[in-house]
Amino acid sequence: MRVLFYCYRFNSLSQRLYCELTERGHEVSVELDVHPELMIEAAELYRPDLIIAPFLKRKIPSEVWRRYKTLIVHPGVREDRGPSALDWAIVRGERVWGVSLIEADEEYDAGDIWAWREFPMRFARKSSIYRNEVTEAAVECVLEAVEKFESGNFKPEPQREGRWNPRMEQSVRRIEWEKDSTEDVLRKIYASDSQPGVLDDRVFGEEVFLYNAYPEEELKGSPGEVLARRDEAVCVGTRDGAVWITHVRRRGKESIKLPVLRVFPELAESVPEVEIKPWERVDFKTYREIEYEEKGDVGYIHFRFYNGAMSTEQCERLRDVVRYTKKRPVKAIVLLGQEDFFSNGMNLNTIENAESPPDESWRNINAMDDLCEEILRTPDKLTVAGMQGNAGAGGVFLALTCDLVFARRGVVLNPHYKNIGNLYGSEFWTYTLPKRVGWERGREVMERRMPISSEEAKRIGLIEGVFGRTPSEFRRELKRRVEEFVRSRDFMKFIKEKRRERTSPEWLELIERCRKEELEHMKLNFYGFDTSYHIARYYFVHRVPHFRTPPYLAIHRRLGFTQP
Ligand code: COA
Ligand code: THG
Repeated sequence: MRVLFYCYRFNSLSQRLYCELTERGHEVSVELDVHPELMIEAAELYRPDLIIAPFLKRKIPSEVWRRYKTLIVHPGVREDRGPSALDWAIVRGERVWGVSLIEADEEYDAGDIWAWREFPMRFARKSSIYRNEVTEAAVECVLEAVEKFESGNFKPEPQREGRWNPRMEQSVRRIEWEKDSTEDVLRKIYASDSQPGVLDDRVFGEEVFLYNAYPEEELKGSPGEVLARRDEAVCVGTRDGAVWITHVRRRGKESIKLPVLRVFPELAESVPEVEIKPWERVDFKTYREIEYEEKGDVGYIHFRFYNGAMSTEQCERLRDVVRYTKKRPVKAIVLLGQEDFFSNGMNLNTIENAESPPDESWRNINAMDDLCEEILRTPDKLTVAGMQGNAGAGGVFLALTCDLVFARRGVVLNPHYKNIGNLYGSEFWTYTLPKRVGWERGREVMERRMPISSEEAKRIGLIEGVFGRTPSEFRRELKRRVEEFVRSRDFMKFIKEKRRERTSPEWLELIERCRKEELEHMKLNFYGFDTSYHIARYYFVHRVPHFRTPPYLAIHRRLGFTQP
């Protein structure tokens, strides 16, 4: 089938659905939401069998849905309507939530229902529910609807009485520090995570949006007061406890989301640092960016970098923990990232915020490479990447520096650098990619610049294995496999071979050459005449709406495209 996607952005859900459909043999062309006239034009150019809107805010013109079957992914249960579905579900503390696939109609979200799924709600960030439960449910709905559509005789179910929920305003999200409990504060920030954040003027003495909160069970203090700092985040008192807040954005169109301590550096003077080493065991809930956990022969490293983006300093902190682990009496080191993302490579926001973005880009990519090199230069231990969540660009290649790479089923990978202004890329990709898939395949993946599923990555030999439906299922199975391997007879042989390779002068020379050559290209990307990286980064970081759909997404806008 030929399927046209309408998307506000080609976000994680759109990418996952793209993979699910194309890998089942359907053709998918994507039109970004630029203008209603262009939506009509896209449909007329492509003449799809079916249109799907995985993530769309704008009304689809009737010229489109009267001619083409058009289905909208709504992150809410049947008969729920409106633009802030998940936000309301979190604020209201719904115990069960869901996804429904609604046929486009004149009135928003009022059309017939083609498929629906429900799931138990977790008390978690909106973006996390979206990237896990909503995404899995949406995939099931879309696959079911495609089948129903192909059968040709399916009659969708009309809605009886919809429940309209308006756009959630800041007045609902606003924290009342004297009145709200820790749970209330968390709920409000969770419901607003990623977008739009919670507007607050109390904690920092000026109006900012708050993002990414964690519960704290040890520290306590007066409501709204900044009590402590750790890893560029701050701990803030509530009526009955405290919460951590890691990111803020100043008001105003030009502002971007940054770690709290980068927006308010003076807090480093006035607020005490309460350090917990990554390997320290604590028996209360708190926030720490990197956590090292040792179980028997295996060391697990968790890193909770917001949006999977890794600043220079975060790369350095992670490298230090890898160094520490290498000296531990363990046989294997497992990198786990966090549930939502494994890693998305260098942090474009902190780069954009730096006094000199080219210099900061250079520092950041060198810190990424130092981390990668630390992992590569581990001659006497097995290294494993466990991708519980999605990875992109340098984050994928960071994983590939490990001996074994596993990913959860449903993870989406973007193993290329092209989308941010044609970067050449580093992280030793010129060593790891051809080694795994050969030059030809490698070039294909890099040039096509489209996402691939973890299943596809396994098929082409980019990664070793795919398993687990949920992050916890994935971690359990990963632990089992790694433990089994380090106990096996093959393991001794493996380490012997690895040590021989990784201490040989040829290998050391090879990786030094790869790093040097890659960085020469990157230097040109950062400091050369071609400024496309700086322009693309600006657009990305400032979330500037698209003004056209690039042909790599829109098959129907490619030169020489003809209807079949
Ligand atoms: N450096 C810095 N930031 C990076 C990065 C890097 N290397 N790589 C990724 N990121 C950031 C992006 O900037 C983005 O940040 P933001 O979400 O804080 O703005 C984030 O990582 C991932 O972006 P994206 O793929 O667009 O998001 P997502 O699909 O994972 O989900 C949601 C984000 C869920 C919050 C958002 O899409 C949403 O609100 N969904 C609900 C939709 C809905 O309710 N629709 C109903 C009809 S209107
Ligand atoms: N039918 C048609 N197009 C659609 C939908 C539909 N496009 C996507 C849309 N569903 C997804 N759901 C919503 C629901 C409500 C709103 C946006 C997307 C919404 N938007 C503005 C607001 O936030 O106030 C109002 C914009 C306006 O109309 O002026 O409320 O079912 N054809």
